[in-house]
Amino acid sequence: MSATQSSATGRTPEDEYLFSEDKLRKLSNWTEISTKLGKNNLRARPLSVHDYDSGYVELLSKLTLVGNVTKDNYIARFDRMKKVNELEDHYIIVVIEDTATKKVIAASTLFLELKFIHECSIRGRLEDVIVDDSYRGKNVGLVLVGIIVALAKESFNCYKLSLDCTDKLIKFYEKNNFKHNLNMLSIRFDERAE
Ligand code: 16G
Repeated sequence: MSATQSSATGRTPEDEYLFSEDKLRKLSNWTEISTKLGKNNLRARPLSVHDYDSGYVELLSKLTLVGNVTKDNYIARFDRMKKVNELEDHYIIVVIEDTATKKVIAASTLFLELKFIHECSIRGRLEDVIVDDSYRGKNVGLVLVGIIVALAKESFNCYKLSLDCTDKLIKFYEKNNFKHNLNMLSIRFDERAE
């Protein structure tokens, strides 16, 4: 094992993250973001292979049905996403960690879809945004969405970033400069009612 490998997993620190942390550090507003979060003992970082134990999956269950996802299931899905990202970044999951408790208290995904249109551009999709109820009122959601917007624009040169949400969340996303200008239609293949 090399000196930089974790004794617990045999992975290098870089392998433990879903995408390179440099992508965050290079954002033009990174200092402002990390200072804001730091005041509440919070920090933003890429999703880690260890985040099952930090409460990531449990947090997702506050957004929608997660079902039975074991730690092994989590690691297998993480590794599959990571493998895709090794070819080219597609799954950019950013989490906010409470530095005192080491728990993941908020999370969001930027999914990158390669297109032929717009001169072979990339469309970003903002997915799975969730903030733990007990951290409401600290602007964590706004900061988190701001990070995803900056990543889509600056790091991945997306021509647009879109999302779907319920009516009651439209105002929140409008604060982040999203405009409500299209409808979202879907067919459900699971048994959840609309
Ligand atoms: C919301 C989420 C979406 C998530 C879905 C889950 C945002 C901006 N939107 O629409 O990403 O996948 O909820 O609900 O976070 P579902 O289980 O009914 O698809």
